[in-house]
Amino acid sequence: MAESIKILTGNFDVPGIEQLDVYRKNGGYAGLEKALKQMSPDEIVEEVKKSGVRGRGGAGFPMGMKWGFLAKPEGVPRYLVCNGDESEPGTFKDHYLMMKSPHLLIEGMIISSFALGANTSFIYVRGELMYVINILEKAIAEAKAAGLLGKNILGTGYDLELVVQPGGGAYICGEETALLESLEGKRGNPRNKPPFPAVKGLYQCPTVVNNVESISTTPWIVLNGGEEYAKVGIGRSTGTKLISASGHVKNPGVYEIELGLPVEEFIYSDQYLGGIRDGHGLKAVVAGGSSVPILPKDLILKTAAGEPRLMSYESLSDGGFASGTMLGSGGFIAMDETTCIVRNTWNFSRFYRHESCGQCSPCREGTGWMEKVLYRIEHGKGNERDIDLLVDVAKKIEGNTICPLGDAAAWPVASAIRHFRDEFEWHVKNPEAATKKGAVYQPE
Ligand code: L3W
Ligand code: SF4
Repeated sequence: MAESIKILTGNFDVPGIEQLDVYRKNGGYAGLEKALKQMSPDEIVEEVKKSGVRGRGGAGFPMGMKWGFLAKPEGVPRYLVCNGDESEPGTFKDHYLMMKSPHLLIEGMIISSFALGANTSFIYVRGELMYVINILEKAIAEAKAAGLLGKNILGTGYDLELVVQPGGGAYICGEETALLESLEGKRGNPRNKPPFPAVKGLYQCPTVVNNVESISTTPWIVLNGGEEYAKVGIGRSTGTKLISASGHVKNPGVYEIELGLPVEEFIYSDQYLGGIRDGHGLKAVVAGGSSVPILPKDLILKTAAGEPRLMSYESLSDGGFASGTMLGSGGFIAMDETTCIVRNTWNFSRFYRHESCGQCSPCREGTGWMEKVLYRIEHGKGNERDIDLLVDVAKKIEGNTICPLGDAAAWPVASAIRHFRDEFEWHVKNPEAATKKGAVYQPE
């Protein structure tokens, strides 16, 4: 595939692009001028629907459809909240986008707020990223001084206040309803859905919660049209996607790829990850952040039907969870054959046990059980029943919790056992060998 079109990152390497004057000289805020001066809010919503862009935070829900669900009761304020809490292990693309080009997100926020009829909007940023918050606040002050925020934006009569809120310091605050609780000043506990935020969100008012990357697509969509956006990508996976690539690859980093790129090309081509670090071969990939099922090399490169696997929502999930996974948030973690899958699964499990908010018992108790059982298998104290016990606990969590963290904790464990059961059994049967420093299971 030729080099991908850059919808988001095209001018990220321009020196000083984080400054308003440089951003404007490079075409910035032209989308906003068009949106506010030449389009109605409904026309913008229509273009976003036509673009087919799907939520980039992990769920892939069509953004235009979500905007279409926003309730509009008379006299009740509506809010737009940008989810920049990005805490998924393996995912760091929103952080990169906000740091590199804060005005792209701010422009997207103004366009989206205008389209949704919001006059106060929020960017909720992971609390640990204070330097990113400072970058955004500086950019907001610049935009305000230039008449791009505040009262009567660009003389059009449209008013918008944009507030940056540091996050509560917990992974769960990235779940949209926990985020709204946190924004209201409460502990970030997820709410039951329905009602969805589109009907009852911030302060019980209609609210759209969108990811940083999703909102940042709107200047391009407004300027070029939703149909042009939909021509990029493949099938229902329209547009480009930021991928955070990490692990044992030669060139880790954030890449903007056109959806539909073959996974094999993404991993091995010098334009992207450049292959696996010297002297080693690929063992497994987690393609969408730690919450999605892990796949062994054979299944990440090709589907069970032998088709080349593509970087798209559909292709990555082809085969369901028996042989597929999810694009998720695009946190692509590649592991070479020095990786112990049991240790890695235990590591993910520790994370979810720590981050569970504790409201529902399957998640609160189940994440603790899984972490304990994985600990003992990894440390040479497991028995064969433990492997089925893990599968059983994962099954009992899946689908039985208030928010997706339960599934996110269950899927990595269930998939690791599905695809690497031999390795779990080896740990149980050979505790001495398996607990030697650096020991890794070698298939016969
Ligand atoms: C109105 C309806 N709105 C659905 C809205 C809903 C939400 C969006 C998607 O989880 C996943 C999670 C992580 N009326 C609606 C409606 N909506 N039906 O559509 O909803 P949902 O529940 O499918 O997803 P979610 O709660 O947003 C996100 C996975 O992404 N993930 C990512 C994790 C981490 C990050 C990060 O660090 N940035 O995103 C990775 O796989 O596990 O399953 O807005 O309100 N009838
Ligand atoms: Fe809290 Fe876990 Fe229940 Fe989500 S699934 S509400 S994190 S206990």
